[in-house]
Amino acid sequence: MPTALITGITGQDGSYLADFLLGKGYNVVGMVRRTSTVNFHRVQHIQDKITLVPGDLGDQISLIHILEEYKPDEVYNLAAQSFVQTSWNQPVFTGDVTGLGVTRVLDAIRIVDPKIRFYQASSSEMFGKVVEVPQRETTPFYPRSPYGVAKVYGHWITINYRESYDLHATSGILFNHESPRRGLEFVTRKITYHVAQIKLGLINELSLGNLDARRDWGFAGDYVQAMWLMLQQEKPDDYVVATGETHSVEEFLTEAFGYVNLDWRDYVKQDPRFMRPAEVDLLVGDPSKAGRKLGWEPSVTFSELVKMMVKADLDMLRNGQVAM
Ligand code: NAP
Ligand code: F7E
Repeated sequence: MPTALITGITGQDGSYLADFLLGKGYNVVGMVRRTSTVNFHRVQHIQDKITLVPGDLGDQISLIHILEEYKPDEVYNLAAQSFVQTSWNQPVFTGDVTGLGVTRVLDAIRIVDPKIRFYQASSSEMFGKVVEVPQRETTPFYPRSPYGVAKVYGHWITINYRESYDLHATSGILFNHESPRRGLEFVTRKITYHVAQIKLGLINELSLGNLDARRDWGFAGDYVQAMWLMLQQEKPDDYVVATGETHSVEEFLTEAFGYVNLDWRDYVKQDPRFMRPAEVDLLVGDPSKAGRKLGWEPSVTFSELVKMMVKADLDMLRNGQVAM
């Protein structure tokens, strides 16, 4: 039975990847950082099937010890300070965890067992102020936030360790992917959660920032399969994972409010607090390499994704559950 270590297992992608790898017969080990309150809700349904171990991307010793003790065949580095807006308030912390943290994992692998296969969670935010449409593996980077800059560092250090030490180190350049498990601060889940609250008469307003930004939004459950496929390839490489479609925040609003027969214009207020110092206006990926080499393609459409998320939030509130 192969063993996989997932950093960031308590996050959206970590929880879907854990579900997926358990289904493939893996022994799943998840690294969790110390927090004063327990935040295992996304993996609660599988907690008896996985092993959670303490560690932190800021602490190299913890990474070395985890690799020595659990001897994983594959490491998926999904941990990061992943919220773009926060990266302007905490640029040094974001650089340390999201950027340098990648070097700490790679170097732990180099020291403990260079045969371990490594996946780095790179991001479409690296394309930022895009110089080519659609964005593909060869498109030059132009990051627009401290988060994007940190991800560019993580991307290139992954390639550097691959070339310097012959590691099986792969980078997935994933475009935005969402789900009912998405954090409440990201725009898609913020919208679907508010739509559900408005529909049930609990609130009557939603404050947002820039409604014109366009993103290539897919379903997280589809995207973790691409991560696994990348590590099953004989040679490490870099892959864009995307749907190839782009939609604006306004289109997301229309779809989400439309699902519950409401008009978003009656509820949405624009608030400068949610505007960013530098915006990424348009992202749309070209996933043809992932299709050709990995046989991967998305299974959930934009409209299905929005409906899935609004429905999940409505069900959650109707069942009296608390949003997390
Ligand atoms: P997420 O929900 O924010 O999860 C991030 C995870 O990282 C959480 O488990 C968090 O732990 C953990 N973490 C944060 N700082 C850490 C530290 N210092 N040490 C150890 N763990 C730490 O993010 P996601 O959406 O699942 O994304 C997964 C990865 O893909 C991230 O690297 C993100 O930057 C990248 N990415 C995401 C997207 C997307 O659209 N979702 C697209 C491209 C790339 P806590 O639960 O304790 O906070
Ligand atoms: O913003 C606009 C905002 O925070 C999307 C992360 O997973 O994907 C994610 O980063 C767009 C931006 O995601 C609000 O200005 C308007 O243009 O949902 P988001 P993101 O910044 O694209 C990439 C690929 C990652 O790698 C990241 O880790 O929506 N927007 N009004 C808003 N955004 C938020 N959060 N809140 C608003 O009120």
